[in-house]
Amino acid sequence: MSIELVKVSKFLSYILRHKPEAIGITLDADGWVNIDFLIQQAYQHGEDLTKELILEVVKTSDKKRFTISDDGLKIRAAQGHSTEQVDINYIEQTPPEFLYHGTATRFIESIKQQGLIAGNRHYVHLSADEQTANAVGKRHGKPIVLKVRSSIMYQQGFKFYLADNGVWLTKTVPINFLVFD
Ligand code: HQG
Repeated sequence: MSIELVKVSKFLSYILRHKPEAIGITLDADGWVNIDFLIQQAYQHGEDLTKELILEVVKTSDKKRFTISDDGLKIRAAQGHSTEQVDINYIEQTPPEFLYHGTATRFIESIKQQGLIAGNRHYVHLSADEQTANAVGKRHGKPIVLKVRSSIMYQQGFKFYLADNGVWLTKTVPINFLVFD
């Protein structure tokens, strides 16, 4: 991805996950906003986007961060939200036996006390495979991958959701469902 596309991707992540009000837009409860309106508002706030550029970012995003609506008119972030405007009605899914959470070693002591918590975001993010989890952990420092006993959690009534881009979501992971190797 070119530097320009990365910059647009970061801008879209910021607006569509965290701070839509920064350019005077409101997302609907499912996180959608009209693309033309987004472009217009971004322009008012000094960001020169085109629909072609946005679609290129969506297409080339390694993590498929953004989803375009079936009619091609709207865009949303697939997951990762912190804005209170959004409460996506994710469909509940049955998780595999294990899921993985990539984090940094410096968080481990705290995680051992509290389990996994969502922090500013709405959900704890889990990956289907260890390699992806390792890449997520690297963003924060020296990575470490925790195994989550997701099937047992599910059997005990915890809900799991699968975002448009394959990221698994759950509200919290209590310590007893974490495997610390
Ligand atoms: C940690 C990326 C201390 C948690 C990825 C993580 C993901 C605790 C950090 C998405 C804790 C939060 C989200 C506790 C959890 N004590 N630390 N009790 N419980 N943590 O960025 O999961 O590239 O909000 O382990 O692909 O790292 O941005 O969450 O290290 O899907 O598109 O607190 O972001 O996508 O960090 O990543 P984050 P995350 P993008």
